[in-house]
Amino acid sequence: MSTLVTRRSLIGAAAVAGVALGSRVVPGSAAPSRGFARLTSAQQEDPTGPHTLPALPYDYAALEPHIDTLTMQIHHDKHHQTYVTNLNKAVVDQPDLQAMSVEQLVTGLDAAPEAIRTPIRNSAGGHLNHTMFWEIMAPGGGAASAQLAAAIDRDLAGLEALQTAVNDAGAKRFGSGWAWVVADASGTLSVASTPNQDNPLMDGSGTPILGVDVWEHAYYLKYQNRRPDYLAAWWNTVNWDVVSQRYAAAVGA
Ligand code: MN3
Repeated sequence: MSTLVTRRSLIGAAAVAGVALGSRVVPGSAAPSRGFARLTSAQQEDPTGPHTLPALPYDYAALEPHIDTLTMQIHHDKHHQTYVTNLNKAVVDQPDLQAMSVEQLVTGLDAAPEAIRTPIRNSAGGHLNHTMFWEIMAPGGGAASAQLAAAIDRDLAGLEALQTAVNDAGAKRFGSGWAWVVADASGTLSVASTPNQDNPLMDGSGTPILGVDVWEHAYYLKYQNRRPDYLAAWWNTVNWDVVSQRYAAAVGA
């Protein structure tokens, strides 16, 4: 009997997930398959939840040649989706945690039961980091605001030195992680690196205004082992308008 109830609730969850999948519009994506028979067993077990994959704000091919189309498709549709799915799974029996934003989750990891703290750290971090990553890139580029440019000159010896420091932090990150430009509570900028899907918000060191993903999945198809080449090319994709807005928000807060 309890098995039946469990199976019914799973089928119900899959039905909702199927509807959500069918209505999700992502530029350049293939039409989603419909019908439960086509869902994998893993998808059938996906609980619906409060967190959803944001659509890319541009086409998959928009960042060519610096980031290739296939990398963008897999990175967004598969890797980021998995962080969202795993986050929803982690909080499925936690109404209090379901009500929290992803920023609240990563800044308040101690509030989570110990048994799910690591899954939340990894999946909420991954969701937050990638959501920012898509937003701070653009085909155009733009320029830093006067406010941000002054802070970069004051704290990091100028844009070129900032880029060198971020490239260095990203290249030296052993294994997987991110390199960041972080604004502390006073608005002072610094360069940092974190492992895995950690985020500077987690230890209170500041608000990331810019971050570059140095996991191999972010670059391996095009750059293979040449992480420094990926980092050098990545600067061509930075949306300085959004980075400037993030800095203004960090200073204002
Ligand atoms: Mn990634």
